[in-house]
Amino acid sequence: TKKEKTLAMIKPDGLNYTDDFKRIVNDFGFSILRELTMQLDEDDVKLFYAEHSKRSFFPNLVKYMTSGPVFVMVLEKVNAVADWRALIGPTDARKAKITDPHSIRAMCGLDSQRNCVHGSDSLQSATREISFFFREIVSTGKGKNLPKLE
Ligand code: YYY
Ligand code: MG
Repeated sequence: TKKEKTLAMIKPDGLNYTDDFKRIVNDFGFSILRELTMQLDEDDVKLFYAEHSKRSFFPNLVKYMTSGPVFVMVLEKVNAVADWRALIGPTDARKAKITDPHSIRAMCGLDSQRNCVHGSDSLQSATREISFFFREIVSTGKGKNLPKLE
């Protein structure tokens, strides 16, 4: 049982819930290794969500994700990736309110787009997404100049 890191992101409509997020993160035993608030631009979102770029919802996703700042955390604990995904609930917040009423998306999401929170879906995604915010962005001046996570 080795510790894992995952990327959690509060999307623009979830920023008011930052305190609730931190309480949940603490209650479920995650350590917060990094945190960062930033405004994404269109290119950032296109890169972050590149795997969805051909989907019909993509232009709306870009609008939503650039509509205000996001709050990003690197979380660590044993089984962090799957445990955070379980806590946030299904992609469609309307479904979350029925099937996972205690999930984060049920708490602050509206539908399958405005679902207020992100979680990496695999260890591989987590590595890519963590470096997106905490390494690559250093070169474009968007992130804080922090040391690499091992
Ligand atoms: O990983 P997760 O966020 O739960 O869902 P994905 O299927 O990977 O979609 C990523 C992201 O795209 C989702 O959080 C909102 C947006 N999206 C959308 O706007 N409309 C959809 N029908 C599906 C996804
Ligand atoms: Mg996904």
